[in-house]
Amino acid sequence: MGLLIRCPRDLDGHSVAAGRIVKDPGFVCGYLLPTMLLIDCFRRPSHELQARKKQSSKEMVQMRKLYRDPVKILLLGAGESGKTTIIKQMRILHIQNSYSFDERLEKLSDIYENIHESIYELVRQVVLLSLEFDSVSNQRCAEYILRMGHQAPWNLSAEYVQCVRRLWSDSGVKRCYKRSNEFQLIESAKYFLDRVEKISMPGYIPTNSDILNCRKTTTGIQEIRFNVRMPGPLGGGMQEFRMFDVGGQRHHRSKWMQAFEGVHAVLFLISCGGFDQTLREDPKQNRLAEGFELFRGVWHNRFLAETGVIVFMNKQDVLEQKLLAGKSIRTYFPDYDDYVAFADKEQLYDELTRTRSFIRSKLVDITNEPPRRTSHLVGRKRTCYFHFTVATDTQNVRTVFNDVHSIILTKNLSKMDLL
Ligand SMILES: Nc1nc2c(ncn2[C@@H]2O[C@H](COP(=O)(O)OP(=O)(O)OP(=O)(O)O)[C@@H](O)[C@H]2O)c(=O)[nH]1
Ligand SMILES: [Mg+2]
Repeated sequence: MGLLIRCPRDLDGHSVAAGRIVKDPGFVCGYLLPTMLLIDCFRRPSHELQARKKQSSKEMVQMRKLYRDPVKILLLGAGESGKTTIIKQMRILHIQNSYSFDERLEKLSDIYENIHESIYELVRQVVLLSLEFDSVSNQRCAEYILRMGHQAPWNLSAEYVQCVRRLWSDSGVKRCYKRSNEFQLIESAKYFLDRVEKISMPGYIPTNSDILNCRKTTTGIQEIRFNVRMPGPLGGGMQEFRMFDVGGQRHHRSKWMQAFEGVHAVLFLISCGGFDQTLREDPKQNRLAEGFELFRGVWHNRFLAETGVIVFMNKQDVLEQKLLAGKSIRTYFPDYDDYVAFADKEQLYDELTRTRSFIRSKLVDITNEPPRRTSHLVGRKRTCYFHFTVATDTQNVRTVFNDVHSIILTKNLSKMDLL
């Protein structure tokens, strides 16, 4: 342990506050180091001071070196948990001219695919769920969409847009949308179907919000590099970050190991809004339950045993909307009832707060499970950090990433025995 730092550390390490920043005390310590050194100097005899000065300049050199090396972050989580959305946010937040005019135009075809996939699936499910369209003309529109098959149109013709609009305001389609947890519908369906007319206008250029909401499955490993300004006391300048994104669906997870090497922190994403949905690749498995299982695998993975783990409990907006619509997590996780009794004692009476803390408690329980026998870290204390996030909300991600940055700095400093 370094001699200088006496700030209280975060005891349980769970710097959680409903998606808001909670300054990790360790972070504050890291930033105050030179000032504290100064204060410390007044209190010590001179020979001790000399030795201390030598030691601290060595520490400063080590610290500066640390910030010269890129920080490697790996994003893990099940399919559609929001990993690529976080990558897009990093680009928006940390890279100038994040998406060029041409890149934005290129996104149009993905957006058309999102629109078509959404309306096609909804119309198909209206039939499968034995629901009815409002009118014969809407029924004809549905047939027109179904005849197109899965292939999205190259451009949004007036006829196509009119059909999509009619269908999206059809009460049968609306009823079907309310039941979309019973089949596989992309998260961005409502976002793009609400905007189909605007998007079809000549000269339309996708906005950041369109890019963030646009869904495209990740198959390989993607890397993004960006620089973040370092605080003055640590020498200022910029620190390089490298963030790796992988495909989260089951058949893509075999590639994860390739990205483990030299990783400083894992950002694990779990979709809280998926509590009433099943996996796209396995309709028998609940999405949130899959997230828990996957987290267990990551937390206990021997190759990640030395890596910091930060959990983004994502899609808080979707969770909130579902609870407001009268859904409850107890339908899918009956042990929620046991938790409610505990939550009442903690005065967590609001359903959203209770549900969020229930999900977090399940993750915390996993971190408290005894390490597997193969783990060489038996008996060592590890800290996991949790954040409630909405990955499509740039302001929310900006705040949370500041916190993540400080956690990583603190962790690395303490690894180097500087804290
Ligand atoms: N409403 C809402 N949508 C989100 C949130 N996070 C991600 N999404 C949307 O969820 C969909 C899936 O997000 P992705 O980032 O592609 O998920 P992923 O984890 O990269 O998925 P894979 O590539 O299959 O592993 C996209 O349409 C995102 O816009 C969120 O917090 N709220
Ligand atoms: Mg992805």
